[in-house]
Amino acid sequence: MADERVLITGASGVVGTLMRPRLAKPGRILRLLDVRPPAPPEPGEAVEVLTGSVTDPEAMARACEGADALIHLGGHSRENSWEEILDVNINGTQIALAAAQAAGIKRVILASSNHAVGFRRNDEAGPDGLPADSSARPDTYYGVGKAAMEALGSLYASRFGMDVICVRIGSCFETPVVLGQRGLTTWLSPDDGARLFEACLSAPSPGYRLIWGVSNNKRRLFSLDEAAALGYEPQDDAESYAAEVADLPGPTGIAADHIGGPFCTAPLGEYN
Ligand code: 15L
Repeated sequence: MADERVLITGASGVVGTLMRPRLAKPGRILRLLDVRPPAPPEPGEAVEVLTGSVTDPEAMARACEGADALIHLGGHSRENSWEEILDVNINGTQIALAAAQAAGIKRVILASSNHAVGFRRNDEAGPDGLPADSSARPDTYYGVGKAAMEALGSLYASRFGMDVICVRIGSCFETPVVLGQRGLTTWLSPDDGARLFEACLSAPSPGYRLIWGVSNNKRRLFSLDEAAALGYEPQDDAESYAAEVADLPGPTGIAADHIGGPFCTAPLGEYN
């Protein structure tokens, strides 16, 4: 059987770098695309590296050629000017989806974010957590870009019968410690991130889905039910880092009461 080829945009970013070794497996080639050239393959690593932007339709068309699935991580990963969010995050997602559709890629996983619903209050989360399909309440232009990404994903799924899974990622870092106390709620461990992407790649005919990307954190506010329905079984819990963050400051005021934490009060449209 031919190798499965998975295209990852934004492969040089934080999540892309964490996923590169974790999504490697026999019978799979990872094709890595980024404006910042991805590191060349290690000996024996089944990786193809491409340099290019998700905003460049020709680069995206070349990147999609012969790929079986797309994991779209490309775009700004925090607040930025409206023009940048519009160009890179919104327009870039449309270009990525259009290129995937034209190349016959049937499975697309879009990296959305908790900031699509950042202005939902923490106390909206019931005992099972905030449902993954809670309607958008963005906290930034960045969050608006993620809400637009989800809408574009829905459009391409409905129009073209593609499987499109939008993952509202909490915070995916090596450990939650860099995030202070909020990380105990929002952390997606890298290993759970890989488990989640594997579930998204292999679930039979999911159609369009919205799911949360979070570990099984004791303090999590996000529902795991929708991801579990795709086969995701998280193994990690940020609580094991609780002692390390106990003395770090937690969010205060509006940031403390809302899903998006400090994004809710960061100056709108300013890169920070
Ligand atoms: C995100 O969407 C960002 O990409 C990431 O850098 C973190 O800041 C994360 O949200 C978060 O909310 O912690």
